[in-house]
Amino acid sequence: MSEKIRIDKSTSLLVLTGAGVSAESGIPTFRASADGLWEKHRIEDVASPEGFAEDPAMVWRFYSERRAKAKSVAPNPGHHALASLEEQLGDRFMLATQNVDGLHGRAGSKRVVEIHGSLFKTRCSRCDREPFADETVYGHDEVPGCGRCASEGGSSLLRPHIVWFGEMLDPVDLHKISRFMSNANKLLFVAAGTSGAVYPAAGFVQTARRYGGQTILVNQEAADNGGQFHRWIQGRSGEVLPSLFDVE
Ligand code: BJW
Repeated sequence: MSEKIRIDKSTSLLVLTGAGVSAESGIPTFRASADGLWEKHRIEDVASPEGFAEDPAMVWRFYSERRAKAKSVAPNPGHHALASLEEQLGDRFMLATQNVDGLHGRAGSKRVVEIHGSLFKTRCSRCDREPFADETVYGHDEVPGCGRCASEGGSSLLRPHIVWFGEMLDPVDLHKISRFMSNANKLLFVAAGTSGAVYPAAGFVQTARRYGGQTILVNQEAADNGGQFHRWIQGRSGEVLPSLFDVE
């Protein structure tokens, strides 16, 4: 890799991560797999409200499998590098992750916004109870029901606390991210391990540029929005991130 990226005392760093950052921990990415399918389903079909309405047991199988997988792996040097940057930069650091595997938190990151939700939270598909911590790996055809709705004489299904296609991201999360960008004195935006195919995350680079930010992509392959970055560092995030920055 060429010269390091200097982070001086007036720079704020926003990092956006995607599935590529967890790939070196052994978690498969979405679009890079051989056929992009899970049990012959397109990801858009499994990770969508329509998919859940049609076959909730199949959707819970998908997420239970992913819970089990995420629990069985460990954060890699890319996750640890970002946790260490946060320790050095404090409030001048924010991590927005599209990953739902919890690996950033397990590496020690605290200022993390999980914009697509969390594998380890569940909520009701109908009532407004708060999402709750849930690590259960449900049985093959098991679909959990909502205890609160049942106690009120109703019946509804629990669902993973995940932002599916066609669903809105939490406006509070999006606001936190845009406020971080707008408050930055000097903004540096780094996206790592993401194909730039899914919005609104794929549009953060444009927002960062509107705020005058420098934008860098760390990715193994060309991203769909790659042309919008000032610079692309091609490589594996677990190898690039640990030595990319020089913090003043
Ligand atoms: C490495 C590496 C290594 C590998 N090191 N690199 C504007 C235009 C067009 C459409 C839309 C739009 N705005 C919204 C939409 C609709 C839709 C969308 O974006 N569709 C696109 C497919 C076109 N967006 C939405 O529906 C979002 N909601 C929304 O916007 O609501 C309002 C609205 C709705 C409808 C219309 C308009 C507005 C919600 C999106 C939710 C995404 N959910 C998912 C699944 C749930 C999470 C889960 O189960 O895990 O989130 S989809 C899936 O893709 C997952 C990921 O978080 C997300 C992004 O994928 P990511 O992380 O980029 O992974 P990959 O696999 O694509 O890429 C990995 C990359 O890493 C590759 O490039 C590799 O090269 C690289 N790599 N190893 C570095 N070691």
